[in-house]
Amino acid sequence: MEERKILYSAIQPTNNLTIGNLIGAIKNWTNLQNDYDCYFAIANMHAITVRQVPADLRQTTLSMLALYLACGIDPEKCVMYVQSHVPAHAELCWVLNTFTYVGEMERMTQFKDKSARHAENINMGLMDYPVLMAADILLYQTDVVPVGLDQRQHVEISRDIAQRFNNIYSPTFKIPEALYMKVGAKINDLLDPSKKMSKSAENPNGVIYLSDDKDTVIRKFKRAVTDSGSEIKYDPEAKPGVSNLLTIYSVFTGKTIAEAEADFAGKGYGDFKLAVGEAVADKLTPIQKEQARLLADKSYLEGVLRSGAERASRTANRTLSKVYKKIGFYQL
Ligand code: ATP
Ligand code: LTN
Repeated sequence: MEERKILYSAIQPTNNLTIGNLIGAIKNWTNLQNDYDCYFAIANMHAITVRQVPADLRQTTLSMLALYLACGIDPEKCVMYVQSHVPAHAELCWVLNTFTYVGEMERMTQFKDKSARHAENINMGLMDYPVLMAADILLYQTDVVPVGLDQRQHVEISRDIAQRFNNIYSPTFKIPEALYMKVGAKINDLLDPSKKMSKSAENPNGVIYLSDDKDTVIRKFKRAVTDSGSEIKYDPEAKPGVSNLLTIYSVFTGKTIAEAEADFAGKGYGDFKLAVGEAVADKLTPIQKEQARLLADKSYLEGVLRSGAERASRTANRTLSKVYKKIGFYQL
C-alpha cells in the first residue's frame, strides 16, 4: 500500500476562536483527515509567548480538544495532543535556534505586529515563535501544513531552516509545504473588511466567535458593513464587505461563490446579511452542543490526550535522535 503523506497543524489554546479559525483551520482538517496521516496539536507553548492566566490556559487546552472532536476530527484517524506533553518540541527548538539568524526573526511580520501590540512584554519567546513552529513541523517529517495565509511566512522559514540543516549535515528533515485552501482562506472583519477577522480584534462586533449564540451571530451580521451600490456580487477590490460575506456564506453552506451570488440575485443587503447570519448560526449551534457534551467527560478527553502524546512522542523522538546524532551530541 502506498504510504500516506504526513500532515501537521496546530492552534493555540484559547476560548475566543473565531469563524476565521474554524474556516481557515479546523474545518479543513476534518476534510483532510481521510487523505493524510494527521497530527493536530494544541500549541500551549506558543500560547505563553503572551501572558496567560494559568487556570484559563489549563481550561482552554481541554476545550480546544473538545472543539477539535466536536468539529469531527476523529481520534482513531488522527493524533491529537498537547504540545508541552511532547518534550521533543522544546528540545528541537533549541537546536534549530542555532541555525536561525536573529535578523530573520526580527523581520517576521507577526513578530513586528505582536511587539507593537505587547510593547511591555517583547520576550525572547515571542521572537522565537517561528523556530518553535519549525520544530513542531519538522519533528514529524511533515509533508503538508494546512494554515491560513497569515502563517505563510512561518512555514517558509521552517523550510529554510530545514534546508539549511540538511545542507550542512545530510538529509534529515522532510521539506514541508504549506497548504492553503481556496475559498475562505481568509475571512475578514465584518466592520472593517480590509482586516483579517482576528480573535484579538479591538471591536468584538466585527468578529464572530465560535461561542456566540444565534442572536449574537445574527445581530453582528446585521451590522456588517456592506459597500456602496446594491448589487450582491463577488469583487474583493470594489466590494470587500459584500465579498467577505459571500465567502462566509459559501463556506458555511458548501455552495460555490457563483451559487451564492445566484441565491441573492435581486435581493437587498438586509435579506442577504440575515441569510448569511442564519447559515453561520445553523452550523455553530450543533458544534457548541457537542463541545459542551464532551467537556463534561474529562476522563475521555484525557484518554485522547494521553494516547496522542504517546503516539506523537514516538515519531518526534525518532527525528530528535537523528538530529542529536548528526550534530555530535554524545549519546548513551
Ligand atoms: P491573533 O489575531 O490573536 O494572532 P488569530 O485569530 O489570527 O489570532 P491564530 O491562532 O493566529 O488566530 O490562527 C489559528 C489558525 O486559524 C491559523 O491557521 C490561521 O491562519 C487561521 N486563521 C485565523 N484567523 C483567520 C481568518 N480570519 N481567516 C482565515 N483563517 C484564519
Ligand atoms: N502559529 C500557529 C499555530 C501553530 C502551528 C504550528 C501551525 C503552532 N505550531 C505548526 C502549523 C504548524 C498559529 O497561531 N496559527
